[in-house]
Amino acid sequence: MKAAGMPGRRAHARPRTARGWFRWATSIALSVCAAVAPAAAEDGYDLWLRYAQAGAERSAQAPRFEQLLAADATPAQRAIRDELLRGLRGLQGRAPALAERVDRAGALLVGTPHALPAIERLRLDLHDLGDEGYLIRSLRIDGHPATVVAANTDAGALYGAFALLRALQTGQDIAALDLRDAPRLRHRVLNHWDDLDRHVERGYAGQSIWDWHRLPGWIDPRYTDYARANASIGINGTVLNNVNADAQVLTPMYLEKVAALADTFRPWGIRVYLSARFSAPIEIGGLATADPLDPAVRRWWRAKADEIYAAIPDFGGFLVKANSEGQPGPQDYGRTHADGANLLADALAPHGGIVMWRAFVYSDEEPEDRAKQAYNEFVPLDGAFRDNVMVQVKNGPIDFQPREPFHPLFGAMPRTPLMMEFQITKEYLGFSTHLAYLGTLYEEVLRADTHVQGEGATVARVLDGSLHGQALTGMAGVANIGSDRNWSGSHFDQANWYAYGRLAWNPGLPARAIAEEWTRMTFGNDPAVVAPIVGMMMASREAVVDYTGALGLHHLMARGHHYGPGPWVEGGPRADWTSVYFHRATRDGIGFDRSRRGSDAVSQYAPAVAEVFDDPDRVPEELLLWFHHVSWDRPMASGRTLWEELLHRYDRGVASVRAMRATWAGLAGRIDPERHAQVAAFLAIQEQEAQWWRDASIAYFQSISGRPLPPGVAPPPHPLAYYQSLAFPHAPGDTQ
Ligand code: GCV
Repeated sequence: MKAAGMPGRRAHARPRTARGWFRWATSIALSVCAAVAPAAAEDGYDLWLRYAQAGAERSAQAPRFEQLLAADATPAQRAIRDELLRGLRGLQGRAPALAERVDRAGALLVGTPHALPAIERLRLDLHDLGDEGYLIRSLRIDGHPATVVAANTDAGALYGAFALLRALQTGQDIAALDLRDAPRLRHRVLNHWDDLDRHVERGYAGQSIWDWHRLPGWIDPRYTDYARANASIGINGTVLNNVNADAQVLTPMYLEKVAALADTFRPWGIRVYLSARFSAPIEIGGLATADPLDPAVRRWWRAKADEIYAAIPDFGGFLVKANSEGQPGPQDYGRTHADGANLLADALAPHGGIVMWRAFVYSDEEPEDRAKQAYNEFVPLDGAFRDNVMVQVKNGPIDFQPREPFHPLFGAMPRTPLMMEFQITKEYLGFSTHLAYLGTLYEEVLRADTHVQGEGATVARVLDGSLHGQALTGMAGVANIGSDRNWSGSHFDQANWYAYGRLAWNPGLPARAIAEEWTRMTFGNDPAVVAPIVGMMMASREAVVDYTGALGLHHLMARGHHYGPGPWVEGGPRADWTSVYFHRATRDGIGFDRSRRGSDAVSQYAPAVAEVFDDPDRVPEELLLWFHHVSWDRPMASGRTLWEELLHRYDRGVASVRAMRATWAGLAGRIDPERHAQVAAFLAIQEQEAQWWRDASIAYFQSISGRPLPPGVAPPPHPLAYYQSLAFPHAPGDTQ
């Protein structure tokens, strides 16, 4: 590009008035920016569906789609067609012509044999694609090179269309395509922890995107973009409201609003679900009880289900948090979780709905190790649930910590479909300002081997039903979506939504490949951009583990809002909500003894796993303090003592963030300035906060261990009391 004022370009004329001077200065400044900026500023609204710049990146010789043959009889078919036109217009520089027959090179045929005769004539073998799979193939039609995206259903064609767009966006060769793919899990849902007043519990991206007050009259166009984004990664369900549920959502007034959202999402293959408050029959039904065995309660739920399905014929079902953290449930009436789940399952069954019953239960009245309680509660109920119930289990036994071992329920309930619950929002990994790619966390859990039937019994195989022959399969992700313009609060948090969707579709996908795909779609295919960003992402979660508490430490955050360090938290309403309950640090050592000599949580795992976890010399160091209480002086693999190793990890975590900042700074000029600037600012916050976590934690643990800081380890700049005095009364996302 030629600079302003160079020969051949009209120089900016000197102004004569003050106003003119201002305009002149502005135009010069803009010209300078344009000269260094690689692309127009972007605010992140388009997510990974930017469909931009590829025109410039693609070589002029790259094959183009010149014709599009796609049915348009249904809203779903029109959604597919419009998405392809939009995508190809951006990616190719011009949209293909809509056509009814192939008469030149570069035709794209998309749809089902039933809807599109041109696909029917190809007699493709689609038998193993099910009702959401697709096939993409390069072939010749009447001598012309063409591409077909075929499926048995509109939903399959939609996923195929997005897969083709992804191939184009990531710079793959589209001249010789031969892909077949189908989801490995059936229910791939987001869980919104959104309250009806638009507060989002553990939400760091603004308010809820559901504008309940203006619904159903106002359908924000954003709802369609939400559905597009989800469909593009295979998400096919969304639970609209918080599991800490308000029964009001089941009243006719709200159901009308829910129905309007369901209508908007339907063309994109997305069903709506609701979190049901167990005591709703009392709160909005006027009954005296919510006892699951009471005939009037059973009638109430059946009538409620009938009412919902009359308005939303493809309603997905209910998600329930019961007898957990103060929520009502069947145990209030001396009944079991199975009694409660089956009550709702029976109401939904005639309509084909499902119940997702959460296993996140623990009680402070129970002296048992909190990590053991869900297993103790649910394993005896294996086989007692109706066929349309899935038990939804968090990835680890405590609560979405930066690192946990896999939940012992995976593999332990062979007669019950288990659904994974991951957290996409980063309640414990730095909210929205810390860069932490969760693909690696999800991958670690999905690949963990439960050993329940010998080797290879991975968590992924429990979920996809192949281990125990389950047909009902699924995964849930606690959404990180809000009203912020960039949806997720930060540009990099979009990657966690993306990674979740891709892994719900196929839990076997590698986290690195997903990170690369997302980076290419979000920031472009320039290798000088892709490699450093993927490198940052892949190291980022481990950095958070390091600076918030490594080696298996967990639950060390501040009380309530969970923002920042609080390893000193003790007292208060519940012991199992304090940090000291979990780290158990004393003058002699640190860690929660969950070995056979301690709480015996290890015995909830299959023998081959239990044996390893039980042995402090064999358990991976990453989980040492989760399962063992050991001396500060214990020698570690590195040759350092445990105390020194912990200090080393704190420093390593901060250094890792510093390295990310430097890498990102090096990308200036290669990323559009608006997104580059926000990420840079957030990384600066992250570095400060990583340092704060490190300093506060070292100050605290040193006060307990009494051990000196070895040479080279900088002492915290403030006394412990300073860190303890910090208060953040309005930190976002707290419970209401
Ligand atoms: C929705 C943790 C969170 C709560 C959340 C709960 C749950 O305790 O801090 O905000 O409540 O998990 O998953 O039910």
